[in-house]
Amino acid sequence: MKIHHKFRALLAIGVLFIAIVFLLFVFFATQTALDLWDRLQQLSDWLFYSYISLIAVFALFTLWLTVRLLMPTKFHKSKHKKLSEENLLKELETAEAKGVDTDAIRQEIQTLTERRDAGQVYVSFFGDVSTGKSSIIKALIPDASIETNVRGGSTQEIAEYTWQSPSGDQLILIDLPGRSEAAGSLDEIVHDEAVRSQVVIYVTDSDITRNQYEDIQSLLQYGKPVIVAVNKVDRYSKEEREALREHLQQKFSKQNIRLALISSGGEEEVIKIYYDGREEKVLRARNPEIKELADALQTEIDSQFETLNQLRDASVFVLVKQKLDQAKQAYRYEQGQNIVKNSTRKAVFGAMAAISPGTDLLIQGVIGSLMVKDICKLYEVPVRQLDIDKFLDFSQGQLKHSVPLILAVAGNGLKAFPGVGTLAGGLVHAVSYGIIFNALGNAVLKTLEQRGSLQPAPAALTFKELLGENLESNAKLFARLVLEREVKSKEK
Ligand SMILES: Nc1nc2c(ncn2[C@@H]2O[C@H](COP(=O)(O)OP(=O)(O)OP(=O)(O)O)[C@@H](O)[C@H]2O)c(=O)[nH]1
Ligand SMILES: [Mg+2]
Repeated sequence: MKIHHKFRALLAIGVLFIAIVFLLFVFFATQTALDLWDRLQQLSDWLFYSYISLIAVFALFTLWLTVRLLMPTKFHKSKHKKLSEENLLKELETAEAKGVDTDAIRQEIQTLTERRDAGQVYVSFFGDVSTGKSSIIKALIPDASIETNVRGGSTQEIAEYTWQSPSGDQLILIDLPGRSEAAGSLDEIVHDEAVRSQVVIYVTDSDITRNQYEDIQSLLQYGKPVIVAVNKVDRYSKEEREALREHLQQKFSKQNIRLALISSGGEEEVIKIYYDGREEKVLRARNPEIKELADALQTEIDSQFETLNQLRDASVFVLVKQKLDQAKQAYRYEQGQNIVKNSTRKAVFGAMAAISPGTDLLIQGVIGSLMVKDICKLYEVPVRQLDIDKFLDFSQGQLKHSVPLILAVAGNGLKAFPGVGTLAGGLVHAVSYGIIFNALGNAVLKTLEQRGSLQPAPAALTFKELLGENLESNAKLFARLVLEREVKSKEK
């Protein structure tokens, strides 16, 4: 209670103090301003106006700078950097010369060339399962035979249909499998197909969900035209349709999206009444209302016919670049694993050849150093000997407390093989070095992959983490290697 009272008193003093300081500041500021004004009045006209203009320019500049800093960055039509075809092809050739597997990328470029030569506009239908993508295509091209299915998941493969639009444009309509149906790898295939086309029609059969909104955003990032087709609006009243339209227009007000509310038909159940009063439930095709979509598509094509191909090409280049980066990464990882494997074998066999293994496990500097250098060279990361030494040193420090455990696990790994008999210390050490070098190499790989440079301390921590992972299975792996080598050397 007392403290509470004291605190209030202190607070009151604080408030008084701040009030006095503030009043003093106001007095001084007013005085200075008035003084300054008096003096300015005495200046000649041109000096007076020059001074005022200078202050005004400075104030406006500060205001402009503040607003610019606070304003959100402008919406960019395409998030991806423009890639030149020439540079991309050069990068591809360099990767191929190294041995990177680029078959999928070459295929992508081949498809692009074919589509360019054919000169047709590719329109892909993207969206969740059973939203009516196939039904829309069927409504546009009544002669095309498309399976539509009430249970959803009816389109399992990508199908293409040629459609001549009312104004004579040759379009290829691509029917894609539904989004959530297309699990895992197919999802990627569907996404890529949407990227390859010039116009994407995003089909939904209700208000846009969060996932769908994100899907649309990721498609927009490629900078290509997206039409959102809200299908099955026959289920809504006229008022509901208009409310939905307004709501979606607002949702996408900042984006360049065309909206079409349609009904692609599908089938409806009706009750047929016969003359004799008999009733029967029958399925009847619903009359499609898709003019709004056909018009939106036509407007999109007419308004930017020239740029459609450029936009498509640019987004395919982004796709190619992404695939190339992935292929390079996979290649590097594989090569990195080979380096680790070879260095580990060297360390294991080196330990087997040593006559007295001692009781400690010392990271063999020469092999370790060479391994790190080779991995860094593969990742094109410059590295100093000093950093390599530090990394090996720190790793040795991390290893200290784990030595008894590693030796024990290595011993158990060897004993798992029948007929091993009494274990020579050298063999246990050799298996231990297998475990250690494997973790060491993988720590360097992981660090370069994640950080892009070899930082000794974090890399050594990663080493410690990896050392504890899969200890037993690694022990068995290297025990097998050691025993096979042992058998071979006895046979000689
Ligand atoms: N009420 C109503 N139902 C429709 C409409 N259009 C399609 N359907 C029904 O929706 C269901 C799915 O239609 P599909 O065309 O197979 O849908 P999809 O998007 O191609 O489906 P997946 O290929 O499996 O992703 C079918 O039962 C259609 O009859 C429509 O305008 N209104
Ligand atoms: Mg379908």
